[in-house]
Amino acid sequence: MDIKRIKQDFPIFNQQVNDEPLTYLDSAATAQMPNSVLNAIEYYYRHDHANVHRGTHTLAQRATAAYEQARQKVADFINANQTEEIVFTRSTTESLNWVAQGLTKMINPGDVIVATVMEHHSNLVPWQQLAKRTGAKLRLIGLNDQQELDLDDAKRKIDAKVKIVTIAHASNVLGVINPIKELSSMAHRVGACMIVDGAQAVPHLPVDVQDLDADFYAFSGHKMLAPTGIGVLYGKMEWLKRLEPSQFGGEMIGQVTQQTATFKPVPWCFEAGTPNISGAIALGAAIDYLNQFGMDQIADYERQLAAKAIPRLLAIDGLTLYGPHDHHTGVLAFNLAGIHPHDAATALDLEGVAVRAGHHCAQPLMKELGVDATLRASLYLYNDQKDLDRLILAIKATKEFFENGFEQA
Ligand code: 7TS
Repeated sequence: MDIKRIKQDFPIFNQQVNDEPLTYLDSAATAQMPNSVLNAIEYYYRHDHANVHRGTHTLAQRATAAYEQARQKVADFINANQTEEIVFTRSTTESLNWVAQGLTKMINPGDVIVATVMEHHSNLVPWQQLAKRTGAKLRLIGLNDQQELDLDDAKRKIDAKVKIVTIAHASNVLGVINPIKELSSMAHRVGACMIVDGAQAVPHLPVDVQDLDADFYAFSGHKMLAPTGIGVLYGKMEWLKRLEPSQFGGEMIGQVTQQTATFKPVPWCFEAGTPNISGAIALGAAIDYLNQFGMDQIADYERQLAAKAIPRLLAIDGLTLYGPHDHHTGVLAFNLAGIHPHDAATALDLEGVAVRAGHHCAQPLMKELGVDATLRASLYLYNDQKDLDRLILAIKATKEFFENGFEQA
């Protein structure tokens, strides 16, 4: 992959931040957008903008065709069996909330929902709420010594009482990819529904929902080069048919009388109100952009970049890296002894290096790791060796500043 050329596709990098070249290492929070995606948004608004699924005029037909073509692109990208298995949502968070809400009637008191201690709050709190509403119990699978998912614990916890298993495909903190296929078969062996939070996976790895045998799979556009406000819920058709819509009104209805309403078929019955049309079209453009390289290549590139970063990070005195050290995605969470991660992130920003500090919306995981917060550098296809060099230099300068004070820094 020609990273120099790739970087040039992203206009945001044509600027200095705090008088330094922008070193953007926060793509796990949100990724930047290439020209082709920005152009797709602009083109839509300049030429085709109209509401979808309701007008007969030419613009409405064009907008509807572009919106539905984007659905097809998403279906192909994750290898859904049918295009109608793709529901557009606002985000991963919304997708997961809709599933947790829409399966309420399936859950009875005493049933068990299984998640993990590494879940983002978006794949934990909706299930806590479902458990509260229904009298079900929530069980969390723990970590092993390598800070990976403990599969023995998974085997113990996924028993005959379990109705739902919901797990992140890739962690937003630990840099691990969970063995979803194996976990799906554990879930299906006991008749449970397998739900996957793919927010950190779809942007970075090849994902085949049929091969994974996921019943539901959620992800967000803004972490994969598309804008904020567009997300995806994939569901197997048989499961989407069982899911009750959470929102009503607009074009999701069939016939309405004063007292009753019928709904459109899946997936349109879930898309109440005017959807994020430009967001869906931009997501299609982002998929086209990623497809020119192929997700295998992107995953390999990020893995190699992370593998180069890890020994350099570990060589820094007082640095603790979380997650396994021998295999890692492009998500690198770490702490510097004696320096609060928020202070360190502010110091890194002064060097033009954008990283995230905080609990990463994974407070139960922070507890497991014995910390309140970490720093996190997260890589994407536009990051290169120079970005790593700047990160390492900035960390060293930050340490110097905090350890030796203003004068020496
Ligand atoms: N699940 C995982 C694994 C995530 O990493 C995130 C966002 C979400 C769900 C929620 O996605 P959203 O698009 O609905 O907000 N993670 C992060 C992060 O790590 N830093 O900022 C957002």
